[in-house]
Amino acid sequence: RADIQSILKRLGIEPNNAAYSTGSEWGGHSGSNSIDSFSPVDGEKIASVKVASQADYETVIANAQEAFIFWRTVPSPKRGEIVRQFGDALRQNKEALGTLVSYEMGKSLQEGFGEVQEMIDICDFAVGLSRQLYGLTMHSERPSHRMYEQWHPLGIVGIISAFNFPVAVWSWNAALAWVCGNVCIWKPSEKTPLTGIACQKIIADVLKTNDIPEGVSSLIIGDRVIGEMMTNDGRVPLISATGSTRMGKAVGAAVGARLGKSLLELGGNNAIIISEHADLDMSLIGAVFGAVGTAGQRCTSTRRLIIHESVYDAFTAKLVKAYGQLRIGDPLDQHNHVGPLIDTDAVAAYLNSIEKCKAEGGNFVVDGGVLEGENYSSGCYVKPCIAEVKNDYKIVQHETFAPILYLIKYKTLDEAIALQNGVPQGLSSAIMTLNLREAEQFLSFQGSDCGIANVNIGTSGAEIGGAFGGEKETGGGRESGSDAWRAYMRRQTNTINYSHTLPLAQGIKFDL
Ligand code: UN1
Repeated sequence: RADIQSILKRLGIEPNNAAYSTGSEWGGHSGSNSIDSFSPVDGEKIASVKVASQADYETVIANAQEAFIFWRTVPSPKRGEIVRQFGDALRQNKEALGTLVSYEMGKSLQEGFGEVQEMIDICDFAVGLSRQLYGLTMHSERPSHRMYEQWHPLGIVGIISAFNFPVAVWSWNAALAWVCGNVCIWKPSEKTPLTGIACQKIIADVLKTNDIPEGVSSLIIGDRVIGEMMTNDGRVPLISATGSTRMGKAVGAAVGARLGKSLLELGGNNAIIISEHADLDMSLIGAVFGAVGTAGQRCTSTRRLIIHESVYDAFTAKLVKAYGQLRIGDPLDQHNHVGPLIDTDAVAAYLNSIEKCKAEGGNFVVDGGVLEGENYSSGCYVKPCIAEVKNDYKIVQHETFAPILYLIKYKTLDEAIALQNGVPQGLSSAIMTLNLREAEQFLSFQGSDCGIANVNIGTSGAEIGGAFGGEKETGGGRESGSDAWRAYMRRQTNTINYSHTLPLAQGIKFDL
């Protein structure tokens, strides 16, 4: 793969990469453990990266603390200017970075480019935001007093990201955190360290050109041990973590025990309700892209279809036909719809879920299985499959990060909404209907209980302008657009007395 070699070179990825970076400085103890990054596309080892030690971690923290002292003095619109330049650098590197995302993670090239586009978009959003970090003013109950609130930066923001969106989720956090005046330490997924290194090189270049101190952006490579150093560290006031509910519960508990702030974006178990009033052709595209896009490895992937009994057979037939046309293979080949899972552990989890589903009574209308042969030598390619199930099967209640789609039949909309809400997770949801009453009920307080609820759109592919995240076991955090920036700042209420006396609030008299 000559093209991949030139892309690695362009992005500054070496055969053996350093364990951490504070701005443009890269380091790590020699002789420490390494992580090898294998591509799920062809099973090739791409490069290796050293794992950071406790001493490396301390270096990163010290640099970040020092950088914060400077960065917080830079006016927010000027911080926005740095983020604007970062967005421009991403535009220049879109093709190379998007291709590396696709090769290291296994998503289609289109989705790799789309992920970099999300990064560019959040930079644009953050630039505008840098002039809009608004606080409210209030009317004081006391004469000649003024009350208002202002928002200050927190300090170090720790970002723990997952393999499935190896770069975009970091940028949603980092771009907002930076304009808010924070510095960031990023621990990328140990399954996709190279895309992390590529991003750090791009931002480090921008920081260096502008003479901004090292440590506004740091990268640290490691597994759970490094993650635990961050979550237990009182010097890191906010931890933003994306990943499984199991991971999120551990992070939330550790950060909560020190009364730090956490922003959690965890698992989904997203459903589309296909009503008898749905446009079935539109529903088909939404459902199939939602279920098989990114090989079912988005937190917003469609895992369940809740289909009205009157259209159930017709829609199932359409689905089966569509699945028959899916091309599975090398995601860098734009003719293919579905790429590999991230690794063979994910393949084992997929097979295990299929077995569990069958054991509980699931009826597969499209069979799963692992693909074998020359084009599938990594062992990570699986067949997207579809099973008819009951919503209360244990396996249906669980998020399997793979292209397994569950079908459930319903009679009334109330029943469909109860099924949609009847899982522990609460990230994304959708209804396909041309009926206004149905759509509005679904969006009302008695409708979907998720952080995202769509009408005539599938569950995945949210835009960066809205707040992204979900309820219940999804963790409650909101990232990206709307007023999600507030999570990266601390609110201070200020009351100023410009009178000649000191009246107390609540009319209390205290004369000396
Ligand atoms: C994720 O899977 O962690 O809404 C993020 C979407 C993407 C982001 C998914 N914009 O599907």
